[in-house]
Amino acid sequence: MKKLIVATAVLAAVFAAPAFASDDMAGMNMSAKPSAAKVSSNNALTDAEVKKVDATTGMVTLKHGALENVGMPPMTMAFKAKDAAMVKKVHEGDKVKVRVENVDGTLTIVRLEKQS
Ligand SMILES: [Cu+2]
Repeated sequence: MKKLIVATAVLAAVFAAPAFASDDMAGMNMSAKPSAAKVSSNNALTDAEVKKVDATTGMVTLKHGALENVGMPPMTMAFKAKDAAMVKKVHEGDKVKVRVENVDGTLTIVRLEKQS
């Protein structure tokens, strides 16, 4: 929520700038990086631990941290994995970082990376 507010404030500042300041604004844009802030808030990864993997159903049970984009507090639950390859690369007990999104009404793991 905080990141979203910051990104919105940056965009508002960019659009509110008077036209005569365009040269200065170009320099400011490069240091403020409003687009980078937006990307990170839209693709944030959440720490999780793999509790169970079911290759036949494509479900992965995760003990996950807060998933702000889908409004979920930390808990343990099963998610649909985006594809079979994702299911195969993790095992029970792995520490991972995940991105869960609501895909057509199903909470789906769209990104899954092992923590090194
Ligand atoms: Cu959950």
